[in-house]
Amino acid sequence: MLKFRGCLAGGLVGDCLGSPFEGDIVVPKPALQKFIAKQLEEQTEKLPSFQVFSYTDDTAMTKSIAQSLIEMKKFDPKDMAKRFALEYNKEPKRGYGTNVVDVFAALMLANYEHPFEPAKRQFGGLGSYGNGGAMRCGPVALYGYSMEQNRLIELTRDCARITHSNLLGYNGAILQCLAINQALHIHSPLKGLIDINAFLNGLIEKMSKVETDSERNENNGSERIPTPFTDKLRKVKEILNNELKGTFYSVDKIVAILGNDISALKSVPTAIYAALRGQFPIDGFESNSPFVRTLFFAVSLGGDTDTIASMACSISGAIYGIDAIPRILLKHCESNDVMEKYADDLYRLVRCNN
Ligand code: F2R
Ligand code: MG
Ligand code: MG
Ligand code: MG
Repeated sequence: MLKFRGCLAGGLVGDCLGSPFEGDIVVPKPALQKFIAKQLEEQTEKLPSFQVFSYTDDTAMTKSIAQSLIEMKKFDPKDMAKRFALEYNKEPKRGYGTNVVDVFAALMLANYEHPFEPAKRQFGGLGSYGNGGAMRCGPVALYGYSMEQNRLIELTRDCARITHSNLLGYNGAILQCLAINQALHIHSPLKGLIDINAFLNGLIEKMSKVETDSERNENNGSERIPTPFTDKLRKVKEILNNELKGTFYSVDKIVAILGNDISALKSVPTAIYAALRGQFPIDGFESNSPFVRTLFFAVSLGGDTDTIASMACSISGAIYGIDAIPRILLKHCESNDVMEKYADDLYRLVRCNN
């Protein structure tokens, strides 16, 4: 239960506190340190200056997925598609991706019949490789907590394919979901270290199979099968092992190697790196909390800060549980009570199904 709550609450904190910096090429560390320290000040809640930060499309879509799985008690693509579109129509100014909104319009026009079709027409038939499928998959990982791995992968792919039919778009969602799933299953004390190499080796093995299988299906007979997410995970492992030995990387170097933009390939491995990087001290930031360090580190990379922080903090929240997230940070986030309720509802659903 604590890890379920940690996952959804973590994703919310990353989105709400990362979004003021979305699109910034450089996020100065002193300014970010000051911003986070301000949100961590206790006993400020009753002050008129207490700021509640709005969530963006990342959380809006996460909420729609949670609602659909909880109410339908199964994956119902028509219902999920309808919730995405109605939620967008209700609150269109949540900072949605420029092109995904065309999918919502087309879904609505077709009365949600054939819910996978509009996404296939995006970008001249290539489909979107944006990180919109990955940023919202927290509830899928919770719902699929006890599922056999291939079923979880299939479910994640289908939840993503309603808007993201490009291989890189839905494989990014699968990687993020597998990372949360692994995080939920490891035993971890509140502030203790997890085995970074074991965590990454698990993901590399799973993702290599996912990428090899999906490419085989798409390009029959192709000689060399590209595995871009697996390759990025290997880079994450190399960087973290060098850092564990004392060779630290600058923000510019991390961005150059892993990326920080709105594509799934240049944000999901980055988020996984930030989730694990929070385990040890970060230059320019004083905190003993792996969760808070992950938040700081993810936002400090600049670019798609709300989404990278949301994905990183949902993994960190799933590793450490909600008790590792300072309550005061959650109070700064719109709808924090709703996200905890969804986590509990999903937990009950998973228990009922087993
Ligand atoms: N979009 C943003 N933030 C910037 C805009 C904010 C806005 N100005 C505001 O303040 O209101 N953030 C959100 O978008 C990302 C998730 O995007 P998603 O859901 O994947 O959308 P989409 O439209 O499918 O893809 C995003 C862009 O990626 C490029 N792209 C994708 N596939 C492509 C392809 N096959 N070929 C070429 N380009 C492709 C396009 O530029 C898309 O517009 C998150 O960051 C979320 O926070
Ligand atoms: Mg957003
Ligand atoms: Mg665009
Ligand atoms: Mg974003």
